[in-house]
Amino acid sequence: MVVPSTTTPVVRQETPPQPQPPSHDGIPTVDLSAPGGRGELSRQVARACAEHGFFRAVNHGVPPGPAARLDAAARTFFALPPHDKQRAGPPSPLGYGCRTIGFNGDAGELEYLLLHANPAAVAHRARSIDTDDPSRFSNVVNEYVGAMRQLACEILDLLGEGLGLKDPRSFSKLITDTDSDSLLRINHYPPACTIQKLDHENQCKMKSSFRIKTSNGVNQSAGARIGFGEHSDPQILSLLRSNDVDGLQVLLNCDGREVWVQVPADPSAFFVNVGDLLQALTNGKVISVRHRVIASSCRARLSTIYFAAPPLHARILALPETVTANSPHQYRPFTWAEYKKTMYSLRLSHSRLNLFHID
Ligand code: GA4
Repeated sequence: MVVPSTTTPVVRQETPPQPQPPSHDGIPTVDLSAPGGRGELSRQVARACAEHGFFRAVNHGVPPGPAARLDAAARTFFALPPHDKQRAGPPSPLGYGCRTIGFNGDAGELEYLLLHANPAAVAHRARSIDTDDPSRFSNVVNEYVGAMRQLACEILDLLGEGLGLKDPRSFSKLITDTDSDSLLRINHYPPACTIQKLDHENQCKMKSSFRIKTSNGVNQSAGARIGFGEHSDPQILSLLRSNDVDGLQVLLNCDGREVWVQVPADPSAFFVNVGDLLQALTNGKVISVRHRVIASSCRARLSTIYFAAPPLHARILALPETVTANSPHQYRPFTWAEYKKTMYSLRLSHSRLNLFHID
């Protein structure tokens, strides 16, 4: 259960603050269609991003069709024989990957497709993913990415308003740039009960069980199967959607204590993660959330994450409204390309934004 934290929200409040309505399961939740007006909605988004860097977006207005079509295409791909899937790999970092994550020894109990969200890159990659009809796959991905970009922009604009920015579109402009470096990741976590079979078939050559290691040792549950280890997302904002199989956990602030909270699966919702760049752009007013996936279910988990990112050359510097005499610049300016280079030189769990912190 998430206990509302006592942290003062960073939201500029022209009207008296409305308490965030508690959700049925304690997960920070924002109803994007709630009556109450845009002002109230923007305050709720800013508050969730400031306190937790995470929330569940419900009644988001995204039609179910694109997600259903993407899931069907993903299931078809992951059901292929290993040899056929390997045609789309190894991950460079883009492409098909099995168990290995990044280049520095991280691994998890999953296989995945990591795609650049740019239509030309999708078309190129689709040739090795759907060899019968590549445009069938790329159409489905482009449709989904379009819906995700729109939702991400809507949430970022609400955040810009909630933070009282002079130009509330400052964040969304970065991700709608034609050179945006946004990604789409489709993760397939095989059922825990059949992992022996997978090993036997020698689908990939990594060990099948990993111990949970947390940066702070909170809520450690030894022996759990790590699907995707603890990390924060490097980009601006991530939108995660999954099937009805649990596994996602987020590190939330509960009354000043950091606690790993299980996020019940909800295929009709999007789970919104603040990324490292958004933390830097807001001078730490919103926080990038640490999260992980425990893959212990006897049913396969399928999740799709859209990582909204700026162009490679974008200069990341706190917006002027977030910098005051009492709250000076926390991070030195950097480009997204520079940040990416650093993150690929580090392990998954590394708190890489700290390396850009001004002492
Ligand atoms: C974590 C978030 C995204 O899944 C990702 C990951 C990326 C990768 O899988 O190639 C990274 C990881 C992620 C951060 C640190 C580096 C890079 C693996 C890794 C060890 C696609 C991303 O952008 O950063």
